Amino acid sequence: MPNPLFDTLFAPLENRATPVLILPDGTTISGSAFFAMIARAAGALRACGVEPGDRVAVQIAKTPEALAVYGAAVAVGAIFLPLNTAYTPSEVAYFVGNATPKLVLGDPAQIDALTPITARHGARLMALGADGTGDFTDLAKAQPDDMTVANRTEDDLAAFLYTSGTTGRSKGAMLSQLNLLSNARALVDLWRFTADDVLLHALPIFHTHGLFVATHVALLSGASMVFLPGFDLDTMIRLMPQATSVMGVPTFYTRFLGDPRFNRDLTAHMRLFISGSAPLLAETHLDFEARTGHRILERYGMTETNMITSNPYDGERRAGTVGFPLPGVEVKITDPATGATLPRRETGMIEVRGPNVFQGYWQMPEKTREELRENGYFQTGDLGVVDAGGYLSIVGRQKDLIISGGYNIYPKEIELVLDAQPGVLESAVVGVPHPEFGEGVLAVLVPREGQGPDVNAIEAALKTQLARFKQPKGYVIRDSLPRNTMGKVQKNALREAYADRLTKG
Ligand code: MLC
Ligand code: AMP
Repeated sequence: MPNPLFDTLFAPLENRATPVLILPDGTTISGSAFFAMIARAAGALRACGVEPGDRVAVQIAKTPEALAVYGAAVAVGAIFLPLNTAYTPSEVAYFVGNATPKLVLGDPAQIDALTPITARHGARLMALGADGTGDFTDLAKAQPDDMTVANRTEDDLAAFLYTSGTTGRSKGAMLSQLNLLSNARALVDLWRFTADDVLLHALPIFHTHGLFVATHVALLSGASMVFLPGFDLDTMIRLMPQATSVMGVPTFYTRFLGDPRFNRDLTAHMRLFISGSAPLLAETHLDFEARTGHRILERYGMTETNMITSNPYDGERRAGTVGFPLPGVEVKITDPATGATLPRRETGMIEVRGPNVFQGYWQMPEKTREELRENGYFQTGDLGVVDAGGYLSIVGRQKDLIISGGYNIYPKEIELVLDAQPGVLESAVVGVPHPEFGEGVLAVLVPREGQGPDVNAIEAALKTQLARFKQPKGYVIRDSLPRNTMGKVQKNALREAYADRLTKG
C-alpha cells in the first residue's frame, strides 16, 4: 500500500547491503538489518494498539533502536512526537496532556516519574534505554520481521514537533509527509549528497535539524551516518577521517576551532560542513576557513517550515548570510506592522511559503491563524534583509526568543517560574552573549520589598521544573525593570546593560 514517506526513505533499505549506521565502536548496521529492526518495531507499535493517526511520543536516548521507532511510526502511519531528553517530567506532562499519545516511550530511569503522567492521560508507557534495551525492545524482538505498511498520502501528518510559544505554552507544529519529503529532496539535490557520503551525525534526533535535515538527507541519498549519541569533541575528531560531511549548530564549529587537533590535515578529505539552527558568527566562518580551507555552508530553517534558505554549494558561501530560498520555496520580506511586501535591501519580517510549510498548530486554530496567513505565507518572527545579490541575512528577531547552542528558549516560560519564587516581585529573562552557546540565559530579578530572593534556593527549585539548558546561567538583582511609556519591559536595555555578564571570566 502506498505510504510516500516510508516508500521514499525506508523501503529502499530492505535490499541495501551497505551500512546505514556506523556506531562509535565501529560496528555497522546494514540497510537490510536496519529495515528488519524497523519492521519489528512496527510490529511492537501495532501490538501496543497504535493505529494510523495515533500519536507516539518518545523521550529516549539517541540509539539505532530509537531511530527504528521513528521508521516504524512512519510505517504504521502514526504521528511521531520526539521530546528533548533534557525535559523534566513536569515539562513532559504538558506534551502528553496536549498531544494525548497512544504510547509513550521513556528512559527506564524515568519510568517511575512518567507513570502517573501517562496514567492520567490514558497512554501506554514502555521503556527504551540508552543501551537499546527495555520492555519495548523485548516486545519488538518477539515480532516477525516482515512488514505491513499502512496506507498514507502525502497530506497525512507524519510528526508533531513542539515549539515553545511567546506566552510560555508550547505549540505542536503539525508536519505532513509532503512537508518532510519536499524538503529532503531539495536538500539532497542542493547539497549534492550521494551514496558515497558518510555524515558525522552528532545532533539530537528530537529536533528538525538532527531528525529531518540530517537523517532524511542521509536516508534519501543512500549515504551512511556515523551515528553518535551526542557531541563529544574527542569522538568527533577521532571519527572525522571516516566521514565526508558534518551538519551542526554553530557551537559545534566553535568547539572544533577551540581544539588545535582540528586542522587542515584532519579535514582535507572532507566534502562539506553545514551549519544552522542559530546564527554562525561571520568571525567563526572566517576562522574556520583560515584553519581548514573549507567554507562552512550556512542555511536557515525552523521547526514550522523545515529548511527555508541555503547558501549555494558551488557559488559563493557568504559569511553572515543564509543564502537563497530553496527550490520551490518563496521568501518575502514584509513590514511587520502592515504585512506589505518591502523592496530589496529593506529590513522586515521574513515570511515563507511552499510545500515545506507546516499544517498548523495542533488544536490551536487561533495561534495558527495569527502566524500562518490565508495566502499560505508563514510569518517566521525573524527579521531579515535581502542584499543586492539576493542573499538573505537574519538581522534580528521580532519574537522574544533566546537561541542557546541551537536550542530555542522562550523567556516567558522561565519568567513564569521565576515570578512564582519566594522573594521575587517580578523578573525578566534575556539572552546575552555566551562564549560557547552563542546566547546564554540571564535572569534579572526584582525583589519583593524587604525580602531579598535567595538565588541558591531559586536555582534548586528550577532544577525540578525546567530542563537544564533553560536554567539561567547568571542572575542579576535590581530594584526595578526598565519600562517604556506603555509599561513594556525594555529587554534591549537589559541586554545592553548586562552584555558581558556571561563572557567575563
Ligand atoms: C547543554 N547545556 C546547555 C546547552 N546544551 N546550556 C545551554 N544551551 C545549550 N544548548 C548545559 C548542560 O546541561 C550543562 O549544564 C552545560 O550546559 C554544559 O554541557 P555540555 O556537556 O558541554 O553540553 P553538551 O551536552 O555537549 O551539549 C551542547 C550541544 C547541545 C551544543 C552539543 O546543546 C546540542 O546538541 N545542541 C543542538 C541543538 C539542536 O539540535 N538544535 C536544532 C533545533 S531545530 P551543567 O550546568 O550541568 O554543566 C532548528 C531548526 C533549524 O533550530 O534551523 O535547524
Ligand atoms: P526552531 O523553532 O527550534 O526550529 O528554531 C528556528 C529559529 O532558529 C529560526 O526562527 C531562527 O530564528 C533560528 N535559526 C535557524 N537557522 C538559523 C541561522 N542559520 N541563522 C540564524 N538563525 C537561525
